[in-house]
Amino acid sequence: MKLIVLLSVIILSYDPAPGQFINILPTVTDNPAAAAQSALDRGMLVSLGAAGGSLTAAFAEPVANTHDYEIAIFGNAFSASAEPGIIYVSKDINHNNLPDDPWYEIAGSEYANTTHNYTITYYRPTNDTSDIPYQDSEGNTGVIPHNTYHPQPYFPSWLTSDQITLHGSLLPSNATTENGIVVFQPYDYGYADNHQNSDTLACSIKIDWAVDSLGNTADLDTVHFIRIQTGVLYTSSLQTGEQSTEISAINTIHEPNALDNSFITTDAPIFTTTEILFPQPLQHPARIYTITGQYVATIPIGTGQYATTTLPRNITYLLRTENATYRFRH
Ligand SMILES: [Ca+2]
Ligand SMILES: [Ca+2]
Ligand SMILES: [Ca+2]
Repeated sequence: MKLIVLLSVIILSYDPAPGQFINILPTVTDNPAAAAQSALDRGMLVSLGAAGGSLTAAFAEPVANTHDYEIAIFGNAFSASAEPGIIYVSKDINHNNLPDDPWYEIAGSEYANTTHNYTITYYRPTNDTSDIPYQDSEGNTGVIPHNTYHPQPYFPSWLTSDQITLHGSLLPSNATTENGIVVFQPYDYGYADNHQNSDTLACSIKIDWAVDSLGNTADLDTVHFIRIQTGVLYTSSLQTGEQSTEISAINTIHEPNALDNSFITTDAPIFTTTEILFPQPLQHPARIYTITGQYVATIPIGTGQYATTTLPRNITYLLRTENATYRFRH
């Protein structure tokens, strides 16, 4: 058995393409990354919009290559409604905590049929309820139709530019017609929002699947960052709307700690404005760090309530217990 550790990523940027869930999943008032973070923290969906839209996140702690499944990505795929997102990973080789290092694509089952060096540009519509024109590097042009089911603007409201150009890869279409109905069957493996969340393994990837721009194995021992990008281009003026990858959680997979078989993921501490409440007195010391890894404090064995009033405010912290890492803001 393996454990899924909760709250294991920090969203660094949220760069969706236009789409029918943009500006509502999540609502963005000022900081798009913070809005996406807040949505995931509350168990809500983040939509990446149409082809090319992405989010980029840092793992709370580096993820070692175990040559097994290491990362589970959950979305909202259900039967015949796969909206596969391409996954990329990166290692912080220059040790600056920023995702400015080479990215490696996770070569899923459709890698051989994927268009690489793909670019798509979306244009701000003439008004908020107009269709959104696009043009891509394969010579395709079209629109993301605005539908009546989702009346809000589909172009990201926080952007001031009149167009968005997105780079990455594009999967072949997974849309087929069965009995006169358009269905989106899942690809075999290696994509986000592709299989139902109940099938954890089908939602998980191996770092060993990462390849460089030539398709050669990246041979990464560790990864620090992950990016997920809507991998399909499909539009419809019907209620289905366009295909867009959704994310509900990005988790790392850990072997259970042989010393503590009792750990379960729902056994999480509660963070109030003034203290951390542990479900039972700590069996091992816990430590608090900043999100860039600076040590802040140790919480001793036996603690049930820990006052956070002395910690500097308006900072995001990581709490590391024996078995899990939690993020909290104080
Ligand atoms: Ca870096
Ligand atoms: Ca979608
Ligand atoms: Ca979806």
